[in-house]
Amino acid sequence: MYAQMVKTGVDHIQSKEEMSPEERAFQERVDADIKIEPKEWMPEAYRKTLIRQISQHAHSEIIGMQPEGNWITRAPTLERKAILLAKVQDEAGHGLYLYCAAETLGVSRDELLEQLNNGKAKYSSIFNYPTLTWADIGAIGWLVDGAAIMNQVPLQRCSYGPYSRAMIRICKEESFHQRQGYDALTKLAQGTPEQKQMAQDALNRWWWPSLMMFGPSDAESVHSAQSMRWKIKINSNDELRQKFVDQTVPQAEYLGLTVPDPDLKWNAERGHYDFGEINWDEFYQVIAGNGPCNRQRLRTRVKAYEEGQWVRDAADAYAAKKAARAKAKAA
Ligand code: FAQ
Repeated sequence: MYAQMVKTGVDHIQSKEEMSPEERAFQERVDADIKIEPKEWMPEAYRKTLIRQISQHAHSEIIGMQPEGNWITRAPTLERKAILLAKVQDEAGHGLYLYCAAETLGVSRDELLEQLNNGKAKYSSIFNYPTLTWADIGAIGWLVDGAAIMNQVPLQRCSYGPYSRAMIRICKEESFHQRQGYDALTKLAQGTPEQKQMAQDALNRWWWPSLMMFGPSDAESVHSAQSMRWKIKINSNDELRQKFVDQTVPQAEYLGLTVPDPDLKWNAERGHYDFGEINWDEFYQVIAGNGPCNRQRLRTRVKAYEEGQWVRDAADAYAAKKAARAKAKAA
């Protein structure tokens, strides 16, 4: 049912026999782990899928600045403030690398931002939740960046050269982000009973939305099969979610915090943790624009864009002046 709701992708996975010679040669390059570069021939659906995924990723980075930006002026120490400021700036940088990677596919940054600002483009569900206390900043670093790394480390091997290279740099920075979040939460978890409670409360609120970051279950994921065939995605949503749970539960134990899932249990036979059912209704509500902060996030984004109009105008005027000068000199 949900797959129907969000269906926008490729309906049918072509067999090699159904492919044109060009498509077959392309698939063979992908299978041989040869990177696809911007000027090379590629199937139109491959190009569109990449633009969709890279731009959603870029939008997530810049919208993701908002929940954390909320705490820059209220960070508990100068050091924490400086670290958070640097992290939020990193997210802007990630957005830029990713918009650049998307532009190599023949779409302009203006078009992509227009789609974000008019609410047509998606960004990660996670950024539609509020940051109520300082502990939420720790939880975002630990869980949200942790989930992002789990998803993005394999994307360093993605078939599209510019995306895979952007991922290498982004992943280095994301691991620093993850560590700063875990460090902030460790301080709280080892602090007063009230501070430990604040850390527990943040884990309670961010755990399930973090699991939702990996997307719908494999059975409901519309794009996974084709994207994995093209190596735009390397692992399925459920595989990565399971790896994230397996990695994160011992970290929560080390902090002395309880993962808010009564069904969470080590399964020795599978060699993995079993975990409870995700509230998919909540996930689909959030990606349909009805999460706790969707409207606020978009309003803030549009306001920032409008208030930056004078910068774009000034840059255009300067470029026009420079071009006119160059023309006059050449004449
Ligand atoms: N939120 O068929 P699938 C970060 C959509 S990290 C919203 O499984 P796909 C770092 C999906 O787009 C966060 N929408 O789709 C940071 C599709 O809709 P469409 C960003 C979601 O593409 C940390 C539909 O559901 N990371 O920002 C979500 O194969 C801290 C069907 O789903 C990336 O974007 C969701 N969680 O797999 C920044 C990584 N999940 O397009 C600041 C790259 C699914 O048909 C602070 N992206 N949807 O309308 C990916 O790996 C993939 O795109 C997935 C989804 C795994 C997100």
